[in-house]
Amino acid sequence: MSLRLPERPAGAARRLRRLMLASALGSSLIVLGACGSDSELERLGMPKPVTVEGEHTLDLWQGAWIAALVTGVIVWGLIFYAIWRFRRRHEDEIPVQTRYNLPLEIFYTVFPIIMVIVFFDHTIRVQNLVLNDENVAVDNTVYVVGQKWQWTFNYPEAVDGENVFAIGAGNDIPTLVIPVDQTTRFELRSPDVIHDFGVPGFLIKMDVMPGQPNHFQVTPKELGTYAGKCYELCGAYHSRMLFNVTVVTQEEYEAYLERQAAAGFTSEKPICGPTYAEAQVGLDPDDVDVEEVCE
Ligand SMILES: [Cu+2]
Repeated sequence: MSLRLPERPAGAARRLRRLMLASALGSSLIVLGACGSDSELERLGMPKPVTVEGEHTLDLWQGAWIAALVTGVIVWGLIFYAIWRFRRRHEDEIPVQTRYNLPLEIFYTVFPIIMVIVFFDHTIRVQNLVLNDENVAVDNTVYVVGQKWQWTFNYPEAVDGENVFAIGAGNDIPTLVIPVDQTTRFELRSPDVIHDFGVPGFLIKMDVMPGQPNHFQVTPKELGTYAGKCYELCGAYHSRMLFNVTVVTQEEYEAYLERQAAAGFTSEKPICGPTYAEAQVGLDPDDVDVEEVCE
C-alpha cells in the first residue's frame, strides 16, 4: 500500500485564514471596546479604584489582559488552524513532516522576550507613577502601625499639636479616617514582625516591616467606607487584622479628630499600640502605653 501526501483544497484554506483573522480582530475589538471602569466585567475582575493612584493600576491591569487576550486569540487561532489545515484526510496518508522552521523558531523565541520587556516597562512606569513621592503635595500624614495582631492609626500633630490615635481592640475593627480629594501619606511602621497594609478599593498594598520604614500616598476621590486587611501571614491572629477606611469630607475629618482627642486618644508622638493581650481589655485610652513611640 502506498502512502500519499494530503491534497489541500485551496479555497477552503483561504476561507479558514480569513475566518481566523476576522475572529482575532473581532475578539480584540470586543475586549478593547469593553474596557471601562464601571462594571466588574469592564475592569476584568479588579475592584473599582476609588483613588487617583488606583486608576493607573487599573489601566496597567486592563492593558496587560488585553495584550494577553490578543496573544491568546492569535495562538489559539493558529493551533486550531493547524489542527484543521493539516488533519489526516485519508487512512493511508501521512501528515507533512516538517523537521524545523528557523524563521518561525526565531520568531517564537524573540517575540515573547519582547512582550516580557514591554510588560516590565509598563509595570515600572506605573509603579513610579503610583509611588512617586517627589513633587507631591502631601496634605496629611498618618502613621499606620501594624503590631501583632492589630492596627493603630496615628494622626501626628492633629489637634493642638498632639498626636491623635485610634486602635482596634478585641473584636472591634479599627477605622482609619481620611479626607476626600486630599493626598494622605501612610507611614508604615511595625514593632514586631512583617505585616502588610492593603485596601482593595485603593488597588494598593505594601509591606509593614520592622526596621524598614515604608510609605505610599493615596488621593481618594469618592466618599465611602472600604475594607482593609493585613496581607502578610503574620502569626496566630493574622486573620483578626482587619480594618475599615472611611473617606469623609474635610469638616467631618476635623470633627472626627476632635472627637478622638476629646475621648483621650492623644499622645505626644505616634504610638506603637497595645499588644494583642492588652487590646482585649478594651478601648480605654488609660490602658494604652503612650510612651511607646513608633515613629
Ligand atoms: Cu499582620
